Amino acid sequence: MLTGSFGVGKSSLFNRFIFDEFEEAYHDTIGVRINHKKILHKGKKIEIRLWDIAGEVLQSKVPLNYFADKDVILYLVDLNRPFTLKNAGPDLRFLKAIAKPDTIIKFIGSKRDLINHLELEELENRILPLKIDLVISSKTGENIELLFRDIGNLIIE
Ligand SMILES: Nc1nc2c(ncn2[C@@H]2O[C@H](COP(=O)(O)OP(=O)(O)O)[C@@H](O)[C@H]2O)c(=O)[nH]1
Ligand SMILES: [Mg+2]
Repeated sequence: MLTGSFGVGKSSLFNRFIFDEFEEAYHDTIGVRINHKKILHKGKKIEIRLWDIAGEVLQSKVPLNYFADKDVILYLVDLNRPFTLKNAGPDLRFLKAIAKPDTIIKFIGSKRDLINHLELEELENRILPLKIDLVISSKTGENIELLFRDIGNLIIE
């Protein structure tokens, strides 16, 4: 399940993972999109079913039942737009409180390609309220395979 404010790159991550595609143009997401893809995990095929929803600035505005039964929630912030970072603390606390106890919540920084090494360091050391789990770019594909490989490992355990 992908969540986070509008424009942080949820649909782009969805499109990169499912179709291996990326588009610069912005398309509003209406409602919810669900698709799946099989990945290889230790020689076995596992199916990842991915949900992409219309973004909300605050996670408390997302219909609660979207979060109810998910194995993994990926909460995205846009590394290039600091205002999307400022809700990360409350949002992550909210998600922890409402998700089932064994749901894995990952904090993902998106659009890594738009900031340089020093800007990333500055964000991680001074601006972000919590430690980021992984930085990705749906444009270049950076860390996308790694992200879903990690998820595969976590849900199989
Ligand atoms: N440069 C860059 N742009 C991105 C990346 N991911 C998304 N975008 C752009 O950011 C905008 C919003 O992305 P989108 O996936 O629709 O965000 P959503 O509202 O969270 O679904 C679009 O114009 C995308 O092309 C990325 O990794 N790098
Ligand atoms: Mg979208």
